[in-house]
Amino acid sequence: MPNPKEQTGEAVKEREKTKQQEPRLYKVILLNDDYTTMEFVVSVLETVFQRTPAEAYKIMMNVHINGRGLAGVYPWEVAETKVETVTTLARGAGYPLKAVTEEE
Ligand code: TYC
Repeated sequence: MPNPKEQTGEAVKEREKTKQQEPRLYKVILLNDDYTTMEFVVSVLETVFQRTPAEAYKIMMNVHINGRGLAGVYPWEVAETKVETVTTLARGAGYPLKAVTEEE
């Protein structure tokens, strides 16, 4: 038997009663550039970030004016996948559109 405590009857702590932590969240930020069309950015926001047409237009204009803007907030793996999807779609369409993640 690998664990001697199991033989002596000494108490074995099954699990620490630590408070369950919420998963960390990450922002996906879209960056402005001079070449990606407004229509393409709106379509990415609708299809990748499940934004309504009105939300997508508002976010796109915010990025266009301020240089960057929040597309969505997700757990790490989801955020990273969104960035990959944006990059793949943009490069496939010939646009330099960039998305980055930031810890909340
Ligand atoms: N600045 C671009 C244009 O004038 C539009 C644009 C908006 C590009 C948001 C990227 O993340 C972006 N065509």
